[in-house]
Amino acid sequence: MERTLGLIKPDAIAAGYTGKILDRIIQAGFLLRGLKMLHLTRPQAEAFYAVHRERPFFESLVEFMTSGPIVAFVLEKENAVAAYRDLMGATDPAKAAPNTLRALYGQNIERNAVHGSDSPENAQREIAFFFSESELIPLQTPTLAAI
Ligand code: 3AN
Repeated sequence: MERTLGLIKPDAIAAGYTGKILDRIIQAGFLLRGLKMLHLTRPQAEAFYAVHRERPFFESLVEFMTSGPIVAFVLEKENAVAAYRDLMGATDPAKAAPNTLRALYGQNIERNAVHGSDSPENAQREIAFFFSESELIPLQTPTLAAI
């Protein structure tokens, strides 16, 4: 079993898609190990997207990601990183496969509804960015499987 970090971005929350997105994820067989809503500060958003610091869209991305609350979650499944990226679809919603989260709920390449870690190494880093180990549900309980 592998873990990955997902976010619902401010655009999708403002549009009222939070429940629909979480439902799709759970129905796809991911176990939800941790879940929280928060409003990123500018330094937090800059740190989270530090790898994109030199990209032309960095400033706009930080502005967007601090424009409203986000939902952060930890998912567990076999090959969770790749499986969740498949469920999200391509970065640009216009190019995302039909029925993926970004095709359904994204507006454009920046306001694309959801985030998912792009490698197991980044998943570990991104999970630690949002959650302490004690905030994660460690055991596969019947209750958790039914959520
Ligand atoms: P992904 O989220 O699919 O891994 P990344 O890591 O290339 O894509 O980009 C991180 C975030 O930066 C995207 N989710 C998107 O919000 C934003 N982004 C990526 N490329 C662009 C772009 N060309 N213009 C504006 N924003 C972008």
